[in-house]
Amino acid sequence: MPLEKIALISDVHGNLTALDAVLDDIESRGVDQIINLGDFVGKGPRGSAAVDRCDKVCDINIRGNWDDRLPVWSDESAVEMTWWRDELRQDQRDWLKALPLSHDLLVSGRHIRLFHASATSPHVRVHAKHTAEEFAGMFANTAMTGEGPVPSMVGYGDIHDAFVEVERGRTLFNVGSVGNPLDEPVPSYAILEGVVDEPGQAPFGLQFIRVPYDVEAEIAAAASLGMPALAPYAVELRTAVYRGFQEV
Ligand SMILES: [Mn+2]
Repeated sequence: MPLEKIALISDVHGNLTALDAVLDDIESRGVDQIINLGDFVGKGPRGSAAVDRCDKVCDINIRGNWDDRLPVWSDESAVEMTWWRDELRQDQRDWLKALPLSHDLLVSGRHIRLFHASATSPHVRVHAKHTAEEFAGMFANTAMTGEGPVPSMVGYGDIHDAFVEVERGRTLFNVGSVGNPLDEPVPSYAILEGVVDEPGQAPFGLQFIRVPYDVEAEIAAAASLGMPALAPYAVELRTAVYRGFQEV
């Protein structure tokens, strides 16, 4: 039985420079499919281009919290939100709103579930440091996930911090962020390796990868496009300090 590689990317957030670097790395590793865990848009300047690229190269795309809210954003007083919204074509807003919220797969006997933030909603956040109840909730079947086989592995995005935690036979992992990493300023993604659709035990791997890219080129692109909120974006990309924690 051949082992296949599945790349898991997330939280591109309109950072096309980082997305291109990660996709180049994925291509160099002979990956069989790419699954995107959401947050294509917002925070960075080229959400529209990121949506088109992911629609073309990713086999599965999942809706994140930004993808859910930004297409229907109506508060015109929030200038950066309206800038990111208006950068998207109407067909892209419709595409984002129609994306699924959860995706299940079977690899080397493991039932794996993928979603953006939690089993409840793309808007309910579970941090890397969480309670036992939050951990258990990630593996539960909900109205959002549907009644598939209860997973023993769950992968998600949203927090922009990569980690893996194994607890009594259950594995929770976060793939980190391609376009806006907040644990270190280097884009992160993951690769699952195993026998796809195999119900029996077989070798399995979970790998985390960091791909450096040209941060200053991305900041220059945002500046030349006149993106609002450029200063906190630049600090996030250079230092991985979240804008809410930056001193102003
Ligand atoms: Mn995000």
